[in-house]
Amino acid sequence: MRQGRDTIDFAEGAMTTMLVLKRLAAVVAAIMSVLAGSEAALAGMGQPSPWQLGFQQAATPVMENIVWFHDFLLWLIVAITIFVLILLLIIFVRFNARSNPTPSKTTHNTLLEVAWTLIPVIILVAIAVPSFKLLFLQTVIPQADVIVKATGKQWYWSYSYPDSKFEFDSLMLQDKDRKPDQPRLLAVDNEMVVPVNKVVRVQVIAADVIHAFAVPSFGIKIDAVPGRLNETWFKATREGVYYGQCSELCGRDHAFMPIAVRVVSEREYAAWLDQAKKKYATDDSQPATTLVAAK
Ligand SMILES: [Cu+2]
Repeated sequence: MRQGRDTIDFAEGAMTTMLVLKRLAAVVAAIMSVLAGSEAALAGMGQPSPWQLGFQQAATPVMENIVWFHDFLLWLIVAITIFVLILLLIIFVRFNARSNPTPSKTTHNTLLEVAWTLIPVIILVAIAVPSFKLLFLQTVIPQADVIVKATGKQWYWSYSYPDSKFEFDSLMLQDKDRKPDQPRLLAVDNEMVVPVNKVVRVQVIAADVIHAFAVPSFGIKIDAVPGRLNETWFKATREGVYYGQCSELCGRDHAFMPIAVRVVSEREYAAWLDQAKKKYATDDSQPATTLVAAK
């Protein structure tokens, strides 16, 4: 009689597990279809968009790489999580005290032990290889076509083009000055302008406290530290305006010192450069930004 009861319990347990698994699969499928259908539509181009999931659209090879690496890791994690979940469910159903009253005393299994050592090693190597490739892509700056120096200040950015000897301030637009197509809290009066498909080397520094220069679509984020010149780079492959924000808590108006980069064709860039040289002409005898010598 006891035996019969156990069999029924086991069968019920197994059925519950199947039901849970089926429901779980349905939820996963629903989430996946939402993600697949909406990501392209919702991801902002150069700026965040309402109900956005995932990253802003990539506009540089580095960001494309970051997105790929993120997706790769996500699928890997999903696979590992599902695998562990299945193992747990099997244990709950088959090896609880009721279904398995006399547990076996097995302690070692060579094949299993080799497998659970080697497989994680292989997984880690599979993560490390693209991870290091991405790290090198980000940190080894290729030969630059344009150099722009971005200086973080309380609470705005200054951009200087050392090759053309001019510098200008870039302040967030107030609501009353904003055109309808300009995003609130992101648009600025003077955008940083760069040519499309050219390597731009960004030298980042701060004049007062630590800020951080970050543009999500370009996949760049680097600290702006007083007295220390940090460098990063990007090569925007699409024209447009790309927005970013100071990403280091830097004081009262930290949230109101956005970064706006306008990527234009080479011809438009040359025209802008000509006009900017006149508009922002600086005195050559004065350094654009005072550099505090690093001790
Ligand atoms: Cu800041």
